[in-house]
Amino acid sequence: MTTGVPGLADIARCRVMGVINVTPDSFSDGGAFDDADSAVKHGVQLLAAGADMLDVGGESTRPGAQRVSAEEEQLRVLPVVRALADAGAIVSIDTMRASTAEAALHAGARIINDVSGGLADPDLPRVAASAGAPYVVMHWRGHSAGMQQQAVYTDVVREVCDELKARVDAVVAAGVAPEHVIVDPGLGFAKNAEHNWALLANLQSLLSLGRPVLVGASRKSFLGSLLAEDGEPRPVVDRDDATAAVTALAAAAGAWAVRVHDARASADAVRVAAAVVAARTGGAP
Ligand code: PMM
Repeated sequence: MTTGVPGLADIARCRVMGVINVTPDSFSDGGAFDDADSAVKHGVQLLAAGADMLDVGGESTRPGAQRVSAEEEQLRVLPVVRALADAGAIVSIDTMRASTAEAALHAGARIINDVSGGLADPDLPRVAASAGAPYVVMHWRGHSAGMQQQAVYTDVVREVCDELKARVDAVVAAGVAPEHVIVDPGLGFAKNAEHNWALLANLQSLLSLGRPVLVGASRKSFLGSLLAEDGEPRPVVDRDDATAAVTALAAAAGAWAVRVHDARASADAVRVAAAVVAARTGGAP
């Protein structure tokens, strides 16, 4: 399955998308890379550690987060996108705003990652369409400030697939080429731990939508609670081994890419998964 990004299409395994949050308040790495220089340096390190592409965001989406203005978001991300794209990286822009996506594409971004799947800003699918850019459509039910109240499902896998399919149809109707759409279950977005595990256990259902699947489990709370000790969640910075385990499982299940903060362990994990899959089908890794 191809998404049309040169340099990604010829990778015959799950891709690794390294995360750069240029924010003071993201839950996993907030404040670590909130100036352009440290964000760019971090991007270069992620590439050296095996990331195939970089996802740059300037607005925290952690549960309860308040929105930032478009101006502030663009001040944060555009210099970082420009520097990394100029250095040859494949850059994805993590935004829910058409204006930020458009400016980032001009600065050299090649992929749009919209956690709202086109719901937050109806102009965003049109920007993706006219740029001919791959467009990540994530499952989303509302802005971070109130999203956990919307974590109510009878059958989470079926409902997420149905809602994602409706979003894919909507962005295609807005002009995005079907082959440019990538879907994402949106782990942690209006979902509790049980919902996240059910979705990870049923990636086949998401794959049956016929589009590449991106999985973003990295350092999320459901890993912290799985690994809790004495009632204390495992600290965010100590969740990368568990993230790499999810990467191996998602890659073996056929995910197109994983979105991670620690590229090295996941770069190894996707290669392990590819070798197992190749051996299963009688090929060489
Ligand atoms: N998660 C976060 C931000 N952006 N984008 C996609 N496509 N999928 C995700 O799961 C996702 C995302 C939140 O995590 P962070 O604050 O650690 O970046």
